[in-house]
Amino acid sequence: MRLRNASDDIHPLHLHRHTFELTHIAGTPTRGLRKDVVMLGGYQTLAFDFTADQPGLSLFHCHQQLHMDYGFMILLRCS
Ligand SMILES: [Cu+2]
Repeated sequence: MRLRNASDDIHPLHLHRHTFELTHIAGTPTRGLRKDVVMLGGYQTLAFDFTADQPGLSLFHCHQQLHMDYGFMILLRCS
């Protein structure tokens, strides 16, 4: 998954039911960093890999309540 923050807001991103490996953050490659929450800074990009090995729906969202209220959340269907 790749994300680009087009604002100056900070987004604490959380993926439920999985862990992911951060592969790039702010243009810097990373490896071996496994997480389920990552901070996406203002105007930053990041990328992570994860194995969708938990069947069913998994929530991916920003932890800031106002951002969730405005719809920054998605359900991923893994089969
Ligand atoms: Cu946010």
